[in-house]
Amino acid sequence: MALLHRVNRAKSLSSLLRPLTTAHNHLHRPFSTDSSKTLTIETSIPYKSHIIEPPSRSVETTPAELMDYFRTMALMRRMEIASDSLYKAKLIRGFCHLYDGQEAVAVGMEAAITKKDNIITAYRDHCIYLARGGSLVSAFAELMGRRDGCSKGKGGSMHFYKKDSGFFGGHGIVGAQVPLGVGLAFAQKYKKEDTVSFALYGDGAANQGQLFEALNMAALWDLPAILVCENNHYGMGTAEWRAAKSPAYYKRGDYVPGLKVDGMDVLAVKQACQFAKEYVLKNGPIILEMDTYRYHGHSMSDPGSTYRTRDEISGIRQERDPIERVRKLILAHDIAVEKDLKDIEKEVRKEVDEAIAKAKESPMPENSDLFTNIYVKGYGAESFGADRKVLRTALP
Ligand SMILES: Cc1ncc(C[n+]2csc(CCOP(=O)(O)OP(=O)(O)O)c2C)c(N)n1
Ligand SMILES: [Mg+2]
Repeated sequence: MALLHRVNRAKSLSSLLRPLTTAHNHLHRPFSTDSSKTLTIETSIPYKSHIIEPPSRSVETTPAELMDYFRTMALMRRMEIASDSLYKAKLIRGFCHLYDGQEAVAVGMEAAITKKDNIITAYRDHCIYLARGGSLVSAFAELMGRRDGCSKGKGGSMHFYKKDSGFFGGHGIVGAQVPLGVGLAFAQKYKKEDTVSFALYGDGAANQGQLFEALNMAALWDLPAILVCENNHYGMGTAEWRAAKSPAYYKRGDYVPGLKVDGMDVLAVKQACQFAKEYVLKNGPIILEMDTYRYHGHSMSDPGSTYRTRDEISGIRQERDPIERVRKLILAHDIAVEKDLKDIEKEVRKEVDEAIAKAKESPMPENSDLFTNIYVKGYGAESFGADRKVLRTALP
């Protein structure tokens, strides 16, 4: 397969021509000492754009940054695979939507912004939470409905939050997070904060009416809202072509500019998000369509193999996998050798196992927690019988 990137011109030709599996792979040596050296790498494919000049394909990065992307994406992948096992062991119950395959979107977006910027997403939220600085233990505790979870064990897989670093969930109603995200952008502009809000939604959600209503307001009021369509090409078991008359989601804002980005290329995502942040602070909203793929089925109740072929899934894994892309870049630039990367994967596996063990020690919420965090403090909660005449419970 052709290399999916074009490398730094300053690098000598001989080192570029060396195959990825080199003779010195067995040598275990430390990572590149000059980890802050700037590398310029071209994105996998050009951006496509709608009523806007796209950013450059040349992305600046460093060896340290590439190593960090590799590790973070490997950690996310491992977390999702472990969640699959915990679900099958019935330690995670209820809804559970996994993100493996889509990691480059979470990581690239985070690399472009600060924790003062906001992100809001749908139910496929575990990895966004991790990218925002959430801990593995609080993620697994939440998945298993335990008190040390990020939503105190009461939200579960679909309702992760981390308000202190600008993560506003975790939403189960398809598309409903987009108006909320535009509301977050409204607050930022109102408070003159110079920060932006990313509202993520799927290709299925892209056909929801409320998205266009929110976009109209965002454009009218020039709000710093970045609408990110994570196009994984399916909404549950429905292929995009069955659900969308126009699958060019980056053009669907009509009067709002859009970019189509290879969402499997973390550097392309980072560049697009940096560009979008700068743009929306001056001009109002933009749409970023991230072309991505989920390896798992829609949720744990979907094996994911009835409406798409196994060849399709394995083809994407081979050609476009976001972690493999970064692995190849690291090897081609002599930043680390294969064994270093395998060691990182081992470390990450251990880290995940330890987090699960710790999360399992966390107790389940008390029965009295059932009514906490539902209403604003002081308003209390009341529960009536079906005829609303008999008051069954009243809690402060
Ligand atoms: C308003 C509403 N309608 C239907 C559903 C059921 N539902 C849950 S996820 C989903 C598919 C959404 O697909 P997409 O937006 O592409 O997101 P993805 O799951 O691919 O990330 C549907 C129809 C729902 N949760 N909310
Ligand atoms: Mg989808």
